[in-house]
Parts: sequence; structure tokens; C-alpha cells
Amino acid sequence: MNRNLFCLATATVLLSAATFTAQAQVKVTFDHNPNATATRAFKFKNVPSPAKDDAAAKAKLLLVEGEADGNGADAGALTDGDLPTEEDQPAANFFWNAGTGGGRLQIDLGSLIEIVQVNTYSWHPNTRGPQVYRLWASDGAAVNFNSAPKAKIDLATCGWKLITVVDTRSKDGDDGGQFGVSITDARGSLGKFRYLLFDCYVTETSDEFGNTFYSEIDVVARK
Ligand SMILES: [Ca+2]
Ligand SMILES: [Ca+2]
Repeated sequence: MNRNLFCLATATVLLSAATFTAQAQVKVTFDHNPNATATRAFKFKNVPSPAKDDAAAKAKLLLVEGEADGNGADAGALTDGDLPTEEDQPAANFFWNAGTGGGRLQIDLGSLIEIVQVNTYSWHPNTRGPQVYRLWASDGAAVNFNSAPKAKIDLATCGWKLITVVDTRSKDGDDGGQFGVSITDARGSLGKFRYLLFDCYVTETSDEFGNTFYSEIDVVARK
């Protein structure tokens, strides 16, 4: 089994298991603008458009596991408020290296923030459009807190809380276009956290190019 297949198989098992532990009140909303209607405006039916002045704008980003694809932007593109202007624009997106199964990105907001929404955006003409990840969060307070847990470390054992699982792939595989994901909680707040960790997976393993073109990550704080 090659590494990609192993990662996907592992991801599938983990995603299934995670569904049962995610908090019931967390809601994942996502919209898909197909290639024919996607535009640089990133306008969605339900999900808000990306913001420039959200709580992630000044956050520190750390690639805990995995590496950026040199053909794409560095991780800073995820929080710069700038968006790709066309459907296949590597330099305006962050994506994990080709031939790898994804990676772990940690976001340090600098202080405890009450988070109302976490929104993620991507755009690609085919299989690198959809998003597959698990979102974890932490206040950093646990005695055994590990701010940069490598892939072999179970996040639940080192001070992290699973917020939810995101998988926007369609069953028919028609995944080209733009995706907007919004993670919220029925109680109005996801909780007070300083750190977020995105545990990202490839969308497919039929070739080496299954890592999503991520355009922006917004963290919306309670005002
Ligand atoms: Ca961006
Ligand atoms: Ca932003």
C-alpha cells in the first residue's frame, strides 16, 4: 500500500470514529459554486464571503506536520484576505505537497478568543476543490498541552478538543469549483480557544494531486 492509500484509509477510519465524538451542537454548513458559476467574488448561498479583518488575520501559522507545495503560496495566503481571481491559480492558494496525504496546520490566535465561526474557502477546477479535514481547538491550558503534535500523536491526549469533521466531497465526484465551509454552534459560540489545528487530508488518491487548493481561513470572534 503506498503512502497515499495508507493515509486515505487511515483518514476514513478516523473520520468515521470522529463522527461519534464531535459535539452534537456543532454545525457544518457548506456551499459549492460549480465551475460555471464560481467567480472571484466568492459569493455563496449560505456561507459568508471571506473576510480580511477577521481574528485570524494577525494569527501565527505553523505547519506542524507535512510541507507546503512549492508551486503554491506559503501558509500566509490562508489569512491574508486576498483571494484567487481564477479557478486554477496555485500562487494564490496554499496546498500540501504533491504526493503526500495532507498535513497539520496550527493557528495561534495569540490569546483566548471566543470563536463564533470558523470559515474555510477553496477553489480549483476539479478534485482539488473540495475540503476534507478535522478541526481541533485548544485553550492551551492543559498541563500536558502539546501545541505542535505530529501526525502520530492523538490530539485528544495532549490538550486538544475535536470540534468537527469536514468533508465536502460529492458522491458523484463532480467536485470542481469553489467551496465555502462555515463551522458554527447552535449555542452561538464554538468556545474560547487560543489555538486551532487543521488536520487535512487528500480528497483522492488516483494521482498525486489530491491536496485541496485552500484560498482562505477565517476565524470570526464574538464582538
Ligand atoms: Ca488568501
Ligand atoms: Ca481572512
